[in-house]
Amino acid sequence: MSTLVERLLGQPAAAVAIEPGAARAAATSFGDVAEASARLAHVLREHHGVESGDRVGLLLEPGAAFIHALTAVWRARAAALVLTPLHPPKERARLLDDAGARLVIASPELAAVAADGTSATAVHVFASAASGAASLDGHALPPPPCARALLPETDDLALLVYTSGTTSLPKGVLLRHHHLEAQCDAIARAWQLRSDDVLVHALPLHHVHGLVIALLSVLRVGGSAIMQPSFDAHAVLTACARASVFMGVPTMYARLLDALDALTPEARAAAAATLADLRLCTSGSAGLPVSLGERWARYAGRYPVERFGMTELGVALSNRVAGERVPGSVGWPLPSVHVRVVDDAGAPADEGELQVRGPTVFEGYWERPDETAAAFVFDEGVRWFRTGDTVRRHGDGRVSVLGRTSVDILKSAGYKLSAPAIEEALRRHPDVRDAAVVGLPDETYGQRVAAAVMLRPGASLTAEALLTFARSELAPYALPRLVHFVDDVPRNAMGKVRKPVLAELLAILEGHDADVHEGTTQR
Ligand code: MCA
Ligand code: AMP
Repeated sequence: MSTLVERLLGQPAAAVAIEPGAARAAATSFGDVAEASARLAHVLREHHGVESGDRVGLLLEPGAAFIHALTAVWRARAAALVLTPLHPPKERARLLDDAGARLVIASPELAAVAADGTSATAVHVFASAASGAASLDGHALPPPPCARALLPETDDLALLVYTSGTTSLPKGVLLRHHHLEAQCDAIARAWQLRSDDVLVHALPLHHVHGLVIALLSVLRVGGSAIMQPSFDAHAVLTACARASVFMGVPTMYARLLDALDALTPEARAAAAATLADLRLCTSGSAGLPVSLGERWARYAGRYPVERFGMTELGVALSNRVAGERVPGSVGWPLPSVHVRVVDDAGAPADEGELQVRGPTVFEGYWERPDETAAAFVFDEGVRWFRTGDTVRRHGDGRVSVLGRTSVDILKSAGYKLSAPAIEEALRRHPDVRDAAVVGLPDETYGQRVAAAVMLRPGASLTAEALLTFARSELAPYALPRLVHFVDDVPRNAMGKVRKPVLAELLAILEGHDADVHEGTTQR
């Protein structure tokens, strides 16, 4: 089995990997990726002590330099930890420490941000032209003695991707090159990805959706990507005119539809014609509301291909590209993916927990033996991954997602969030005695984060002041959108917060109580 890197290096050198963003900018070819990654990999190993199995942080904008650096880390036989500037420095430091990262490769623009997040890890500034000429810390990188010798093995650790759990600490998902290859291969076969595909890429790169499912799956078959600096609905609609594939989270579809609705009738008709020309639009990371999918179908001619995925396994289930797309369903297992549905006792059932096995399923969580053990069940010697999602399997084998098994896992705008992590961040404020976080249903975001906060006696704290504090602890997408101060957090006799009751209470208060506004609640 070859690795993803070998597949990228095996593409025709002149073929485009990254399409230029602006009209006169240069494209990046697969040959450029080969050139820049070989130079950087050589210097990482020879001058910066990078060894097989090391973890290397990456903090770069979407674009050619990101691909050059990622491929270089792999050619140095190290694993990449993709960081985001959306994280506050404290969060970045926690991840780098947890991963024991040897160094961080940052773009010139993000180097200061990267350095702010860590005292223990050295930051190196990587700049590269689209052409593949590159420099590290201001020194031009020479070609290595033998570029082809720099290749990882299928068993090498490729990625460490942090995902939220039911505890307050995110856990690192260990993905080896053979996992990535199996995931991208299953996706490419199910979605019939081709070398002439052009992907509009507007997803964050620190998650598997943007990094593996979208970007790497398309590049692996020799396709190319138009990488957007961030998600902007109008920019995405414009880029779609040059593309064949779009992959997004439901919130992006909502934003795109709102942007379409706001256009003049002529502009809207032109945009709709562009969307109808796309070969493939997929939606995932959270359930796609049927009303949203149908609105999209009215513009683009077809319902998006909804699929189910997880950081731990890429995509497990998908509706069919050529065949049936069932609204409200995530479809059938991908090639090589085996799924089963079990009840609480572990017996086969039509409705229950979704479990998955096969070559796409990750190995375990980085240095978390207990959480790894809890994530799998063994049945007659076969290891099944417990997704924590409750699903229904229909007679024709297709699956619908009913919800998460744990109320402590939220999904907002496609981001998985841990309620305990947000609660702990709020509790770090000296005036906060207790906090409980729930997700409230939301058509655009799936769930909105809402918090009930109990202050210490005598403290006076506004929601704004609390949120200002929380910004130094949490990414913007994890911030509560509703803060309600309570005299007591409702708990049962065991001391456990009664979250369903709390969610109902907060939803009612949000609708009716004039004192409760997004981010502006005052005690
Ligand atoms: C933004 N806003 C929100 C939220 N996010 N309101 C409530 N809840 C939210 N989560 C509001 C802001 O307050 C602001 O409001 C307005 O929206 C614009 O905010 P902004 O930060 O600019 O939003 P954005 O940058 O446009 O972000 C929306 C987004 C982003 C592009 C959809 O959330 C995103 O990239 N999500 C993708 C996450 C993802 O990739 N997950 C994959 C993990 P106002 O205008 O009033 O100020 S899952 C995975 O990897 C597995 C494998 C899988 O299955 O895919
Ligand atoms: P993450 O851990 O961030 O990779 O998120 C994985 C989780 O996203 C899954 O366990 C599901 O709860 C959710 N998810 C992904 N795709 C879908 C979908 N199409 N419908 C409903 N939930 C989804």
